Amino acid sequence: MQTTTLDVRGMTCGHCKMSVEGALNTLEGVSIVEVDLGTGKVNVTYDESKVTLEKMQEAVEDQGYDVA
Ligand SMILES: [Cu+2]
Repeated sequence: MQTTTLDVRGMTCGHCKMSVEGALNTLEGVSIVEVDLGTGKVNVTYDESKVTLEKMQEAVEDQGYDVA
């Protein structure tokens, strides 16, 4: 298990938080997602043999947010 912090831009409310959490949680290999709306930091605990950083980034971007 690996932990990373994504710097997500554009989240403004609880709905945004849920969209990002939902998108990441549906990826196979992602186990824990913690979104901090105030800072835009998203802590993700994942299995590096099942999911890549690129995949997670894409999933967030597909929801309409930018990953710095
Ligand atoms: Cu929102």
